[in-house]
Parts: sequence; C-alpha cells; structure tokens
Amino acid sequence: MALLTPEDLENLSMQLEENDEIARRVTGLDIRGICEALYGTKPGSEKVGIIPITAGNGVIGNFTSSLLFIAQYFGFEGFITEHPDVTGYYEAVSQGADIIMMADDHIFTAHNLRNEKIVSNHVATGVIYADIASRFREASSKDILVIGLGRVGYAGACHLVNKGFNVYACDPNKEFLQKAVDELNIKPYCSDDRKKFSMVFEATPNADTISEGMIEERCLVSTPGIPCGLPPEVGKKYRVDLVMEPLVIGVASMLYSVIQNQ
Ligand code: PYL
Ligand code: MG
Repeated sequence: MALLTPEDLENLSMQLEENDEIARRVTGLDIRGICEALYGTKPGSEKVGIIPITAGNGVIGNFTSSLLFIAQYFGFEGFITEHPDVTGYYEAVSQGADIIMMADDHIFTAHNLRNEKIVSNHVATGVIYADIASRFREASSKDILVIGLGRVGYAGACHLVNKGFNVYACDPNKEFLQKAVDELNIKPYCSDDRKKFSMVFEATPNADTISEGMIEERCLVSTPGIPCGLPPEVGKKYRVDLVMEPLVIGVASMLYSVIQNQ
C-alpha cells in the first residue's frame, strides 16, 4: 500500500472545502450529509484517542495532527496521546477514549471501545468514495465503473452491488477480478468494450488509469487518489467532476461507521 507523505497532508482544510463544494454540487449532499446518509449516525462528541505508531516506516509527519483536525471538524472530541504505541494505547484508554484511532503501515483502524465496532481505512474509504460516485445527480443510468479491486476497490464494489447498481469492474490482477465476479457477481469490463460510464469509482495506486474511452461526456470520478487516476487532459476535454482528497473523506467514513446508530 502506498504510504502517505507529510506533503500529501498539507492544506487538508482547503482540500476538504473544495471537495465539500463539489460533492454538494454533484450529489446534493456535503461530506457530512453523505456520512449521515451512509451510516444513519450523527457524532455526539465521542472522545477519539489518536495514537502515533512507530512500527515499520514509523510516524508520518502531519498524520496524527490531521486525524485530530478531521475528528474535531466532524464534531468529535479528539486528543493525540503523548506517547506512541503500547504506552500511547494505555494512555488513551486511561484518559477515557471512546474510540481509538491508530495506523501502522498495513492497517489504519478506528475501534469503538463502547460498542465494539471496528473498521479499517481500506473498507471505510472504498465504501464512501463508491457511495459518492453512485450519488451523481446527472448519472445517465445505474451503470457504474469500478477501476481497481484491491481492498479499497472491492469494498466499494460490494457496497455498490448491495445498493443495486450495475457494477462493471476491471483490475489487471486476474485473481482479484475473478474473486469479484464470483463473490459479487460484477461484470468484468475491458476498455475495448466501448461501453462508457457517467459514474466512475477509481481505487488503484496508479496514475492515469482512466481513459477517454471509458467515460461519457458528463461524468463524475470519485477516488481517494494518490496518485490521481484521471489524466488532466481527459478531465479538461470532457465535463468531468472529480471528488478526490487524500485522507479526510476516508477518516470521516471510519468515524461515522463506528458510532452508534441514531
Ligand atoms: C491511511 C493512509 C491512506 C493511504 N495510505 C495509508 C498510509 O499511509 N498508511 C500508513 C500510516 C502510518 C501512520 C504512522 C503514524 O504516524 O502513526 N504509523
Ligand atoms: Mg489511487
């Protein structure tokens, strides 16, 4: 999995504002509204204990401070522990954290100690970006393209199948594709199919995975990016809206998914 860099996390609040405005325009809901609609939950100032983790490549600059900003923005009470790792975990629980958030190089998790709900960033990110794509108000049909069937893409594809969309998907890894066909009954898509989509959810670690043969003249692309799958020239040539930012939307989805339903 590609690791975030401190540079990815600069000016998060500006990226959030921009994506909130785009989401509102193309779906009718801002990120808060999408989270509430997706999970049926509303934050009630739950206390989020954020623990720096030194495993693997170690602490990433701006990461825990970004989580604190995101938790507070969406109405949670947050704090970053003074110590990392096990000492930090003990500190967070001792200080009354309701929800624990921490990440090593493989899993970034939110765990609600009160209701035992637990989620990974992969699943929460796949579900919300797929959901955003599926809410495109100018969609021409219920056909939706999923590019990438790894842990993020598969979770998003599963969510879209459950919502009743006609899910087409592609992944260079034939095993990933076959697993999704067998388990989710998605339709395999290859670019020479000539079929075009007005809704695209992209979840790959590569750039420029979206070609102009895949998209209709008016299209919504929703992706956690890093890097962006939409080539700039394609985005300019067609009327494409892009919802993409590196961390906030996925973390909001994590937090809303582990709090109590109203
Ligand atoms: C959650 C991000 C989204 C994309 N890649 C994931 C990533 O970079 N994971 C690693 C996070 C490591 C955090 C580090 C710290 O600062 O506590 N252990
Ligand atoms: Mg990507």
